[in-house]
Order: sequence, then C-alpha cells, then structure tokens
Amino acid sequence: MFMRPSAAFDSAADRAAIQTFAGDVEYYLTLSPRQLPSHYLYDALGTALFEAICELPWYRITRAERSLLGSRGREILAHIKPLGTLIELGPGSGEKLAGLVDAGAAQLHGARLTAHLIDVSAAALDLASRTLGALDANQSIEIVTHQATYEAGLVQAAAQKRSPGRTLALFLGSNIGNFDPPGADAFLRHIRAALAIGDFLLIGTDLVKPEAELLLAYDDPLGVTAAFNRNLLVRINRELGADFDLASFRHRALWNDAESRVEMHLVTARRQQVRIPAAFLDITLAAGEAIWTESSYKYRPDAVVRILECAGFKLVDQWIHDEDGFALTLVAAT
Ligand code: AVI
Repeated sequence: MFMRPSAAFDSAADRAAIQTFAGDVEYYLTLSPRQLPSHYLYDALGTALFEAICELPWYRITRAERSLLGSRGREILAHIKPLGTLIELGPGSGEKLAGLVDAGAAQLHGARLTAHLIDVSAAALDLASRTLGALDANQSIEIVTHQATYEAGLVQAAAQKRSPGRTLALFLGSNIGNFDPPGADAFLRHIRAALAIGDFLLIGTDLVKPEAELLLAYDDPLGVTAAFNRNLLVRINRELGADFDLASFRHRALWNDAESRVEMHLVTARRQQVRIPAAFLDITLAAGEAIWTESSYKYRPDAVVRILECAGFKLVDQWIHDEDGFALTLVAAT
C-alpha cells in the first residue's frame, strides 16, 4: 500500500483534502481530453508563482485593477450609502480592498465597517487581516475571517451580518474568468443569494484583447507561467506519490476564440506511463498528448453586464481601463 512519509503527522482535515485531490485527479485525468481542475495550481509554491506572475510586465490584470480601484474608489463608494459590510472573496494580500477603502475614505466619513474575508488559505487570511488592520486609524474596520470555500464562506458571512447599512461584495482579479459559463452563472447566483435587494457586487474582469497580448500574458518570456503550470505535476508527484517525468512536459497557452478563453495545457514531448498510487491510477500519455489545466475566460464589457443581469443584478456603473483592457463593474442586487 502507498504511504506518504509524513502521513503520521497529517491532521484529519489534511487527509480529507488529499483524498479529495486524489479523487479529482483520478476523475479528471481519465476524461477525454485529459484535464486537471485549475484550483489545484495554488499550493504554497503555486501561490508564490502566481504572485510573481502578477508582477510581470505582460500580465496586466493586477496593475489595471489596482489602478482603477485607486482612481475610481471614491466614485465606487459614493454609490453605496450607507456602506456597513464588505465581503471579499479571495482577498489575497488584502491590498486591493485596503486600496479601495483608502481611496474612498472621504465617502465613508469614518463609518464603522465590518469586513468579511473568505479564503481557504489561513495564510492569505492572516496577511489580508494585517493589511486591513494597518489602515488609517480613522477608519474603524472590524475584520471577520472565514477559512472556507467561497460558497460556504458566503453563507457564513450572510448569517453573521451585524452592521447596519449596505453590503458590498467584491470578487476581484478576474477570478470569475476561471469559471466556465455555467459555473460562472451558478457562482454569481451564490453571491446574489448571500445579498439583500439593494446590496452591491463589484467584480473585476479581464477583457478580450489582441491574441498576441493575451498569449504573452499566459506564456511569458521569463517562463514564470510555465513554472506555475508545471508545478501542478510537481504537486501530484509530491502529494499523491506520482512519477510524472516533469522535464518532458512543455507549457502551452492558446487562445480559443470561439469560447473566448485562454487555455493552459501541459504537453508531453514523449510517450510516458505514469503511476499515481494515491489516486489508484496508471495512465499512458501518448507523445504530444496534452493535459488541460486552466481556462481563463475573457469578456466584452456588455457580456459582463449580461451575465450579472442573468444572475439577479442590475448595472450601477462600469469603469474600463482602456490601456490594459480590464473592467470593474458595480451592480446592485435586484
Ligand atoms: C487567478 N486567475 C484569475 C489567473 C488568470 O489570469 O486566469 C490565474 C493565472 N493563470 C495564468 N496566469 C495567471
């Protein structure tokens, strides 16, 4: 029987997470085409590599969003009167939410706010709480963290809401782009269900742009995105005892115009047999065969509004970063 060396020290939660990972790997790697869910890209190294991607000159999402939140923060918060509660799904370092609160401070008049931060990563929640805690002392923010999936965290945040005033939920970073259209619709409806009529959602979305620009963002000359992608196999080798030959996998990014998405794949240069003991799986990959690891949907501004309307919101305002092709859209729950 396959035993990982550190198994004796794992908590029950760690073991359950490994089992879920193994089950997903077994299911998705036997689909045709073979695939792996993109949320598994984010172990500790994957998260660090993603942060490095955000600093690359060719990946403009983070910078464009930061710039819009800074320049339009005041206008954004002016729509929400009075603001009582913030809910951020995936706060990262907390720097974007802090930027918005900072930029819109004049609109808040020192109002007491509660910020619910939702993430599966305890480290991310800790960092985001410290970033928000370091904000101007004139702006009092009570921080509540939910170490949970977005769906579970939304339910918890809605149940615990105490502050009077409106709620603003934030789903930034174009994270909605990693959901396929039915998944995006279902997820936006989850957010809507956690809000009351008249509450708000601010969502960041990367926009369709010339193919060459998109491909540079997802296949950068420094190879950071390639490392981010390949690390998924490193993780499977480490956590599930697999024997993927990493050196023979090439990172491939392609623009699928019909589906309006950038896809990331890992392509093996040679035929290889792979054993994944913890997933009870043996597979043979043909030379040139690909494993599809991520989709990143790109939107047109009106398409963003349409998907939000379908999920029970109405447009309040939309701000576009023309140079970098990025949109922030503010909608109200109807
Ligand atoms: C987190 N997500 C929005 C990123 C994206 O652009 O789809 C993940 C990423 N994949 C490759 N580079 C960045």
